[in-house]
Amino acid sequence: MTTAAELDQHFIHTVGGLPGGPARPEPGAPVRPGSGLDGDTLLAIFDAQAQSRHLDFAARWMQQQGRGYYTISSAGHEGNAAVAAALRPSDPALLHYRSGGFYCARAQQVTGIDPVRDVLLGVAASADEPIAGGRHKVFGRAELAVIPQTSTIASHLPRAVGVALGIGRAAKLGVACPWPRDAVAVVSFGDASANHSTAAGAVNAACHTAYQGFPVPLLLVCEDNGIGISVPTPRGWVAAAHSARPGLTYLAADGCDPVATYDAAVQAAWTARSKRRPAFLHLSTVRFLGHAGSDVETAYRSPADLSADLGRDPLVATAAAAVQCGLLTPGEAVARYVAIGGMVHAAAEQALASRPLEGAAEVMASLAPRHPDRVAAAARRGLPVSFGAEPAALPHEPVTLAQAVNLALAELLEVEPRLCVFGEDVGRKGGVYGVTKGLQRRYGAARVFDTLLDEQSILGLALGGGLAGLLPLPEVQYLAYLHNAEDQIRGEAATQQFFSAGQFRNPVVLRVAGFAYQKGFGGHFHNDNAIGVLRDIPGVIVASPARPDDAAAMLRTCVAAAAVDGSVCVIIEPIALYHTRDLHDDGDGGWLAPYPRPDAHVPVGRARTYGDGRDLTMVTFGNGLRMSLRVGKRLAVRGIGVRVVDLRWLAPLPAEDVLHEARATGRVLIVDETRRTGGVSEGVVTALVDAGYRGVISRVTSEDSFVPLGRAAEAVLLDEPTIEKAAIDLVQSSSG
Ligand SMILES: Cc1ncc(C[n+]2csc(CCOP(=O)(O)OP(=O)(O)O)c2C)c(N)n1
Ligand SMILES: [Mg+2]
Repeated sequence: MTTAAELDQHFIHTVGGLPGGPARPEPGAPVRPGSGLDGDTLLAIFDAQAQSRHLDFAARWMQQQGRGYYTISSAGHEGNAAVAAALRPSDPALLHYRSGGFYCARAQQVTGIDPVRDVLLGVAASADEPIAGGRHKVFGRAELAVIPQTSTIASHLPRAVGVALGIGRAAKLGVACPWPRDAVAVVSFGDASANHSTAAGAVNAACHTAYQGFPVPLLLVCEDNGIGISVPTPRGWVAAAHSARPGLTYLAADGCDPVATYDAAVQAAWTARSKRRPAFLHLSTVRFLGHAGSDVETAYRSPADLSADLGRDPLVATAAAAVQCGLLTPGEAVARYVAIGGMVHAAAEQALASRPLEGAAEVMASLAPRHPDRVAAAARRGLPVSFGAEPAALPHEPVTLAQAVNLALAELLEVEPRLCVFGEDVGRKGGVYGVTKGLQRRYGAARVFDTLLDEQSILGLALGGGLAGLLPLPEVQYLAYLHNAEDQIRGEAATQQFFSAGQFRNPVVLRVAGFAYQKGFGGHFHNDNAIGVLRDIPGVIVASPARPDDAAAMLRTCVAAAAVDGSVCVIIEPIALYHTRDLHDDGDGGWLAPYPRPDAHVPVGRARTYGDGRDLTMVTFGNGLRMSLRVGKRLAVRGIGVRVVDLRWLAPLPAEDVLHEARATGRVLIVDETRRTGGVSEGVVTALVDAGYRGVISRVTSEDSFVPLGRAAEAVLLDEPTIEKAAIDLVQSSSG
């Protein structure tokens, strides 16, 4: 195992022992014949590499001092500094955790940024750290267009594709974008990560898009050190898997050689920038200091392997290149390296004394900012429905839930130029259930479009598009298929503001057709009712409209929250209610509602109550609302006065409204169409207890089961007789 001290000494001895080079070259001359790299740039690359290397040493030293929380190093990967040198500081970058050289090199391109301080404050988990404020150790900086990542390998690639596509789309739509219209999105990742389905899906999405001739200004940089923690990547695999992909330009270089890396990066960047086509830059690197500080790599790597790596040290290679062309003497190269080490160490000592992040309020400050008044003002900007996509649906006529969503989408596309609606089948077909019908014809394929069949890529497109200035409104066809890609919401979207102290945000309003009761159709995957997985994500707004008027107004609220606060919103639309017209009797039109007036507004976290019965409060949502209202009518005949509370928002729950209505009767029946375990009612019971409600509570739910095909579905789903019986039992058992 090569230790930090050995690596340090190896550089000093090897470079110190190099033969002297020729006289100093002409300024601007290439450092090697045929290369585009000049001396100034080579020295800048060297400085960035040396900073990065010494940062890795300092991180270990800080850990020993008890104030260092991160030891995954960039050592051996510092060739990536030459990639930054080949790009512009306005090219948005989503970086691998070993791209420290890139980060330091990019910082040189913008005045006033000290990458050493940034990284060390990150290692110290300091509140003064400029991107995550101590919440995470990550490369990120708004001024450097470096977008912070999570630790989930490859999960940033779908977003990177979204950023690349978003740049062009924003320009086309005339929407303000933080990056110039000829910017390139650059994303780096490891060789093992390239196998992750998230990476494979993102690369595929980039190829699929480019194959159709659409612009994809994306530079994929695989930093291939041949291993993922302890598992070797098969020799030649990365090249074999990526060198013959349709639409993708593949370039390989020795990532330990700064000159080769720079020249290949220039060419790859040119492809992405000028051709607007995706390029895959495959850099072979080495890995020093193990996977992380705690990793004993001698357990799985041979001494021969380790010493072969040492022979490829990219810092030595850059110093040697500088010496060979006469830019530095060996002594100057060593002195430069040592001086940078001294500066980094001094900065590390300062970082030890930096202020740590403290208290839940400070930690959570950037989680999900909320400005309800501004959201309300923005939501009230609605337009009359005559702007709707379906002229047949006139404002004064009551509409179905599906029609209301359709009209609201049209209205929002009309008033909000940043809005884009996309997903599988949303464009030409107008959605599986016709909810997006007519929108593409009316608003064009640049704003309403079909995507490829990959939920992960759909969400990545949304997250990257949001960063690029768009207001993405993606659709996932069924709730079961959101689970298929859920980390893009959980790990990526929801954490963006948190880990960037609010400097980057990905506003998104995701519509998902969900819940059961499709009259025997589809089986589990078209009737999925599992939303626990969304409700527990900090900061995410989960909406579940049941009534047409609410659906439109809540969509406005979500779009406003996304625009104002960068909120991540998920709207679960009950499929079974999309085209429902009646409530109690055939032909009564009781489930239709007039499209809401432009100024109608539903605040996040506010419930809606039907009736004012004093015997029982039924708390419900979605299909449960319709069932409860029907049961409530029958209970009234028996002399039981019911009020029915539609939660409307499943996260955050409307706890105050529910408490108020619960106290009005002292008896609560929660009617929950989701599962008994992990379903919504668990949260409602807890919210009531937490709020101090001491009355009676009971709940009815669906079974802890998947939903079978055909009539058997009814056996596991909550139904009206069960609700009615529970209501009567509850009232009778708690009366008198
Ligand atoms: C989705 C996911 N699975 C597992 C891990 C744990 N993990 C962290 S790094 C890593 C190996 C990554 O190897 P590679 O992509 O080659 O990058 P390298 O560290 O070699 O630069 C693994 C398995 C993770 N962070 N994310
Ligand atoms: Mg690797």
